[in-house]
Amino acid sequence: VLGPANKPTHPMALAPVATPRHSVDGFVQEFLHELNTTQGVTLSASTINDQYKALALTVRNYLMARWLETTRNSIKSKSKAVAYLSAEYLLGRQLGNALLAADLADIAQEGLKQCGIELWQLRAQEVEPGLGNGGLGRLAACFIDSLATMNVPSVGYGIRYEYGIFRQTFVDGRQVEQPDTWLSLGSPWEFPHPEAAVTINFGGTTEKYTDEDGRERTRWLPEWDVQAIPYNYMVPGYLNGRVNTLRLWSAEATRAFDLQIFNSGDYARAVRAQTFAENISKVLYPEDSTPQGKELRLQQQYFFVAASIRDFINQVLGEDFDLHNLSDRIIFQLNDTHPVIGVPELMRVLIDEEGFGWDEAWEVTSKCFAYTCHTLLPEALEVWPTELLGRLLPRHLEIIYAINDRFLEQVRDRFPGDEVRVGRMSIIAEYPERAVRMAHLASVAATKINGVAELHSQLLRDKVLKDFADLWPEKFTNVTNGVTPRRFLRMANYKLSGLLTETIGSGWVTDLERLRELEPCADDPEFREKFREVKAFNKRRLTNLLRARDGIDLPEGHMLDVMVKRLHEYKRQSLKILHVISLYEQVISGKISADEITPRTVVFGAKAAPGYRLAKDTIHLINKVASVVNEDKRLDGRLKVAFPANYNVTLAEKLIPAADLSEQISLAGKEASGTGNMKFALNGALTIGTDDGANVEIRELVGDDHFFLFGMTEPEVEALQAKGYHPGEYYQNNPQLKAAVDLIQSGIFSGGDRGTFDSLTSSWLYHDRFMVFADFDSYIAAQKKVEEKYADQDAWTRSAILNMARTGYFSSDRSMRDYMTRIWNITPDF
Ligand code: Z2T
Repeated sequence: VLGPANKPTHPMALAPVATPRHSVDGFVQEFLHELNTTQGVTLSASTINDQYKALALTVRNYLMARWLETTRNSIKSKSKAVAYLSAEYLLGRQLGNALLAADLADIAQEGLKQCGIELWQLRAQEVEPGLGNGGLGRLAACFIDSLATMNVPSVGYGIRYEYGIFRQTFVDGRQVEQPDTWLSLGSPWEFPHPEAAVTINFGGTTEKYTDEDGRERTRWLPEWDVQAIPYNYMVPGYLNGRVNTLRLWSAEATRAFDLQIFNSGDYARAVRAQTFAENISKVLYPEDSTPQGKELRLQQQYFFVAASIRDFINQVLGEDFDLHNLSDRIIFQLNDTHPVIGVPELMRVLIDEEGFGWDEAWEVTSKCFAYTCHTLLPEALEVWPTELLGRLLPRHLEIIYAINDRFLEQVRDRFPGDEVRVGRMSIIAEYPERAVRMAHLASVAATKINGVAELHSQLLRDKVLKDFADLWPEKFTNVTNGVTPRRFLRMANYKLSGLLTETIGSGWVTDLERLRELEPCADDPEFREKFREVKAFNKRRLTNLLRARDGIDLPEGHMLDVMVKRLHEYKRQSLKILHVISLYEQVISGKISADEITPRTVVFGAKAAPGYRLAKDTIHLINKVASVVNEDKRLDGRLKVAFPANYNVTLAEKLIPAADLSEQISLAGKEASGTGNMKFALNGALTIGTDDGANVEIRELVGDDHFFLFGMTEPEVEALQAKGYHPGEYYQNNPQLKAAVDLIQSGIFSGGDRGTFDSLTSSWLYHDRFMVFADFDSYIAAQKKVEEKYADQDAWTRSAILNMARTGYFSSDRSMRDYMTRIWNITPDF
């Protein structure tokens, strides 16, 4: 989709770029060549990092011809493209995926072996680009993988954070954040293009003037600017010869800034100015679904969106394109509200720079954006104080007011006299301070608005965006999330992949619904045995990894009960740890004997936003419970808690294939979708879960007998909230719950100090929005069912196989197909 502004030609340039030979010898030659010429070392003197980089460059070279060809074709074809706008891409490691996409894994392994090198060792050298927080960022990464694999002309735009999501460490069981220096050894996957820099303006004022034709116009007189430098990344499709582009922007001081440095003579101040500019892409905000209204974050948002829109218009459409037809060539998909500032930006470009009238500009703009909402929590909806937005982007604030005026006129037309509704729907909130509601701006501008699971989309229509659904029912739709089968099944679980391919052929990798063909295998004892062997292999692999990575010893023969996701009250890691505490309490108080416990290791993985106190306290509690429970001989080694630090995509790829039980236990009506839930089911774990997010659809597909449902439904939660939730009553009336909470308050997990976890216990007891106590009983009962089923390994394996066989729907390929037909109105390009 991206190409040069000028178009030089040469007859020879039409020939495909030379592709390295697909043979072990050819590979070895290429690899040694890269080692010598790019790393500047001989094989015998090379470090692992040299070898890793040379390998990455070798793989890159194999993909290069395809990349150039894809880019050239999509500019030529003039078909409609998707620009996915996302502040986050949680990519995970690149090497394994690139090897897979280029069909080079076996050749590389063999070639490296001839050089005395183990492929896995080089793979382990890669530091993953953690340019996202959690689900939303990982979803963007899955989507661009699917778009490439499905031959969809598309480009991902985002920010090249110098520091991605922090590296989590534990000190005395508490989370301590370290900077993520993913670029410190250099990344072989990026292609900087400083010559394609775009200037991005900020601050200043606006003024009215009359142009040559006597028309009243407005211009923005910005106060400062930065350069946006694009870095390109390959997004290889799976075995299809297509390589799409992910373009991430990095901030640098502009030449104007540099000139000021030179002229001012104040060297120190000048260097500070450079730092100021570069701050914009310095660090990812580590907030998952609770945005902090920080000025720098709005700068980041405008920075990458303005650069992306400018880039698309300049690089792809070129000088002579008539922007009235923009929506024939592009749809900007807004990944939540983070890129919504792109709406007034496109209006500004069309009106102020291109001379469009308002109505003409709106006609175009309102066809170019679609909005995906990822939350239901009111505190997660972005709101920018007009004071801040107006100071940073004065012209954009004017445009937002003008959009709002026209929009509210429409509301008044449709609902005469209903000023309360007008106030509710306004893009501008008046309380507690005047502020721009970004979700309202997105909803007004978007051609389509989608939620990320059926239940979520329904709740958007009925609650969060109800007024907008009343006004524009046809705008609303659902696209249930999905995950890429390449990374999360084919790569992460190659043993299972082998078994699947041996049984039904390899078509499932790009057509995941074919897993259905495995349904009969659930009743085949031989297949079940092989399936169990795969799980056992994945557990051993995880055991080895956790021993080396964290010094954690996983016991053999345990049920692996896994809860990995961001730490959030609504996700209720608290409920899981209360279950552990309760099992422990029952043993040490003699209510049950240790041999009544199903041998189980509970694995947690979770980062907390650095400023989120209760989330951090929960991490502290889990770690303290782990250190007490893991040491207590009375449990006879039958209950363990493992909490490896710094859960990330790389760890997920080892953890998920090893899991028996997937914990998806959010309060109903709070988790928009979840995507970890899909990865677990596809890898043959059974889910214990509430009727929330995509759990609903998972359960529908796998069937009630193969899913452990518990907890209130969303309407029951609503009803309880309405009547008044009194957690103290559950505590008083449920001795098992009381005993668990009392055990925390006894100080047993905190060296005798009774108050250490008061913040948590009093939150649960007095003002828990997420109703942990209300679902405790039902959760414990469901865990009993889990234990019963696990005792019958044949029944368990049968269910695990059916989980895998019936969840092919959750491929991100299917999600992309849904976006294409329901939202983008485009067809793949072959
Ligand atoms: C995020 O990861 C999610 C929602 C957000 O709302 C923000 C972030 Cl950073 C503003 C998650 C949802 O919590 C999760 O349910 C969903 O599966 C995921 O986005 C992808 O849609």
